[in-house]
Formats: sequence, C-alpha cells, structure tokens
Amino acid sequence: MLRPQSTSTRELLNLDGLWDFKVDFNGEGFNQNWASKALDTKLQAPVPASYNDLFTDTAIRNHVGWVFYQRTVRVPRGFAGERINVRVDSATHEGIVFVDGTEVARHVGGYMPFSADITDHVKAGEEFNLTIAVNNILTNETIPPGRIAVGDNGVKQQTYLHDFYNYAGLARSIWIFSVPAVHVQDVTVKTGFDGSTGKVAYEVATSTAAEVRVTLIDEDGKQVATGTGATGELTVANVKLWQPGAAYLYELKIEALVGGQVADEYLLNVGVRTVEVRGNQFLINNEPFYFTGFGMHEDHVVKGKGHDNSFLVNDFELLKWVGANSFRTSHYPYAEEVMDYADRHGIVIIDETAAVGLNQNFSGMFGGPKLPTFGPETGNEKTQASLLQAVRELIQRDKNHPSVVLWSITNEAETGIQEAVDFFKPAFDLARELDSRPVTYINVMTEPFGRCMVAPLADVICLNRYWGWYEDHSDLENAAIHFEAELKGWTEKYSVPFIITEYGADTLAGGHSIHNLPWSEEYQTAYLDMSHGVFDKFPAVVGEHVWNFADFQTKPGIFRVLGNKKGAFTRDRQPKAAAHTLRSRWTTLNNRKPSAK
Ligand code: BDP
Repeated sequence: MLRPQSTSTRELLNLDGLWDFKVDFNGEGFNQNWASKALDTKLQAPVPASYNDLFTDTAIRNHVGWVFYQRTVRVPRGFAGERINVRVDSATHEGIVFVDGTEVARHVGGYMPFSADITDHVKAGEEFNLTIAVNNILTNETIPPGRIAVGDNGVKQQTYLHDFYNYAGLARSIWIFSVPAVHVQDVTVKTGFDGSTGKVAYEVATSTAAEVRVTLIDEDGKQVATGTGATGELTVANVKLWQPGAAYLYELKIEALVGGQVADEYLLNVGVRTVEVRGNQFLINNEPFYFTGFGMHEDHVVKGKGHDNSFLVNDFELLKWVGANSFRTSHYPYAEEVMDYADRHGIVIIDETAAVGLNQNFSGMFGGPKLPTFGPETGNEKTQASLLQAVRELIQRDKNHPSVVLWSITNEAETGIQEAVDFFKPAFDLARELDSRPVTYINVMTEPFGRCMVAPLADVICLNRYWGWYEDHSDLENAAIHFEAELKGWTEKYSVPFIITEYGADTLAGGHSIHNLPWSEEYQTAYLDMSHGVFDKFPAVVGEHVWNFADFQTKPGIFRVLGNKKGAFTRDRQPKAAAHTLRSRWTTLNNRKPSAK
C-alpha cells in the first residue's frame, strides 16, 4: 500500500486535529446509527492520539468495545474530476469508516493503514460527515491475541498476554487524497551493487494499462538513470550506498503515461544497499554489521501510542546520542513517519508484526485460565489467517524501506511443540515468498535451544534473555555463568547469526545502592556490563538490543510499578546511568563487534 502524497498529479489533505468523540458504553452506536448524524457528545479527542489517557474518567480508560470519532470534512475543490480516497494510517484494533453514515471501509489489525475510494460518496468543494468507529477488543483470533473476561461485577475486562498497555483509538494520521483515474498503484524496488555500479530493479503496478516511465534522481537533484516499462533495472554509475549511520537516498520518480501524456506521478525514496546472512554473520553492503540499540515502544505520556513528530525527532536524537545504530519495532509495526525518518537518518530496523503473546505459558502471570497455546479456543486457523494477513500487510507496507533489514514474525511465542511449527511455518514461507530479506522470530527464555522447534525456520535467531533479572535475580555472577552456557548451546547447535533482542533490568530512576541492589541504577549498569562481557565471547552474536529504550506504560493487573521500568531512559526521555554506560560502549563500536576489530 503506497503512502498518499502530494505531487503534480495528486492532492493530499491531512485531517489531524480535534474530532468529536463518543464512547459506546452500551453497545448501541451501530443500532442507533450514530454515524449518520452529528454525534451527541461534548467530548473531543485529538487525532492522532490514543484516547485512554486523555480523560479523567476512569470508565473511558477501561472501556472495552467501540468508540466513535467524527468530524466534517470539506473536499478541496482541486479534487474535482479525480478519484477521491480516505486513508486511515491505523485504527487500533479495528476500524470502520463511514461517509455520511454509509460504511466505506473496514479493517482489523491495529497497526496497519487502510483506505477506501469514496469518489461516489462525496463532491469536490462540498462537506461530508466522516465517522470512524474504533474497537479495542482483542480475541483469540486477532493479532495480538487477547480474551474478554466478565468479572463477578458483570463488567467486561480485556486480558492479553503481553505487558505493554492496550492503548486504542486513532493513534496515527487520517487523510483524504486524490489520484487520477489512471494511477500508480504499487511499486517494488530491489537494490544491489557491483563495485561502484548500483542497481535498482523496479516493478510498477498501475490501476489500468498505462505506459510507465521511471527516473532516478540523486540528492543534488541530478538525474542519474531512466527507464521505461512496468518492470526493469536501472544502473547507477558511481553509486552512493545507503549505509547505517550514513544514509543516502535517491528519489525514484514513477510516471504513468497515457498517449504520451503524464497521467500520474509518484515519488519514492530509494536507498541502494544489500542485506545478506552469510554463515554466522549479518552483512549490510557486504560488511559485517553489529546491531546496537533497543527494543522500543510507541509510548508517551498523555498521547499513549499517538504519533508525534517532536517525539520522533527527539527519540532518534537520543538513539544517535547513545550510539544506537538500530532498533526493533517491538511489538508491532510503527508509524510510517518513523520508517521514513529511519531511512533518512540511517537507522537500521528489525520490523516486527504485532504477533506478541501467542504463549499461554504466561497466563499465570497475566491472569486468565491456562489453556493450550494452539487450539480451538486459542491459536486456531483464524488466528493463523490473521498472522498471515499481518505478515502480508507489513511487507506490503514496508518493503521499500532501506532501513528495514530483517522481518520478525512473532515475539516470545510458545515454540517447543509441533503445533508451533505448523502454526508459524506458513508465516515464514509467506515472508520469503513476498520479499528477499532474512526472516527471524524472537525466542523466549522458556524455549531454550534443546526445546525450541521454530529456530530451524529462521535465518537469524533472536533471543530475549533475562539472566540476572527473571533468572538469577540479583546474582550477576551466576547469571553470567548461565548466560554463557546457554549461548554456547545455541551457537553450537545453529550456524546462524544471533541477536540478543532483549536483555534488561527494571530500574527506578534515582534509585541507588552501594550493594548493586536490583532496581537501583547501579544494578542496571552492572547487569549490562555482565551481559556485554558474555556477548563479546561469541562471534555469532551479531547484535545487542537492550530492553527497553524508555520506561513505558503497562497493562493493569500485572505486577509492575506504574509501568515497565527497564528503560535506559525514563518515560520522559531522561537518561538513567545505564544510558551513559551504553553510550560509552556503543559510540566506540562503530557497527562492529569489539572482537571483530
Ligand atoms: C519480554 C517481552 C517484553 C516485556 C519484557 C519484560 O518480550 O514485551 O516487556 O519481557 O518483562 O517477555 O520487561
């Protein structure tokens, strides 16, 4: 799905701002046709933002079900004669879009865009009523999965098997945009190079038959290659590569022509780079790459998962300051603005679906009955279909980002049983069918090398390990022994690169202890030093992502103290002592392992 944009043939109108907002407490919004008239409400909610933390009413925060957002939109006169579309960058977790009360689009999956052609419902120059109903419910058939429980007090509660809080609403932008009748529908680029000659293979899909012309333009605005036809390969002399920490972006201008006249123009940023797994190395542009950085979250005070460009810039500034060259979109795809910014600033991304919590072994910790992870009431064929949809949509959306080097299928699923292989193998196969990047999954500590059956499916094995926190708590000497023994086992069994995608210790900013007591800043830094000492012994460990970049909001009912406190930064982005420890290690690594230097 192409991001909408404004070009010489396309118009774009952003609909961010305050929308009327109403919570459907009694489940009557559809029966009473709320979308067909002005919402009877005094509440307004900003878009983009999660709605949960905006209001003082706890019932809104805890609501399980539908909410309605509404505003009037005037279609710009300049849209006349064009195809008019509405686009929702995300609706968490299900969205239904109505134009003057008529449903025009519906989508399940809270972190992916969807759009609809509304040309037949609106008129350029005139107003229409845009309503978006959004549902926050997670079931055993959604990704991520969840379960609705009804308490003895008769109130519905949402449970789920991941710790981050289930923020909901319209957390990303909403747009209307126009495209010409004949337009560029999709484009896929694959890049490579041979010596100093770059290669950009492209494939363009148009809405109806059209001639295609492509032009590659460098950062100085100079045209460096042209091509015609819906598919082809451009060659770039003296190519400037997209490098981690030193991004270079060409612009690919794609034109659809009818009778020699330009009907549509679309612009795509292209970074020329290669990604390859060779033995136990992860290569970017044929050079071994060592991942330093974090698992992150889209999480801020008040806005929840609401995208905000100020926070985006500041978070990336902090990544740069601390010496991080990469991050993982734990545990769902992030806003497209984030992906574009990473392309522009040379930050490497492990791009993850929202398949988190497919693991009933955690039900004790998160509350809920202990069921089998895979079965009719839990992970079934419908859940699997949702996972495949999540993989398809993720790759469809993010395939052209040079920053993305690895697809992550799932986080911390139960993987030690044959049902897991049956469940996940089609997702690995699909990712490989759709794209050439390596594919990974994130292994949980309870599925070690002697047990996990999904590991053989992966090109890279990612491990979340909490030696010294959930195991050997406050005992770093034994933690080091056990961590090393475990990595020895994994690296002897599998000849692939390994990334430690989570390791971390909850830490109260300002907490101190001369004895390195857990929760103190001293313990967090000692824990990191211990872990790094272990990683450095293994050439096959090609990356370290600390859990987490910053403290974040968590699900009520699990034993966290006002959120998960494993951040190297606090929730308001101030450094803990750990951030300085990481900075001194990472700023000297320069994308390479110390042992590889
Ligand atoms: C891992 C999860 C992550 C949690 C983390 C933790 O992948 O989402 O936040 O542990 O416990 O299990 O802090």
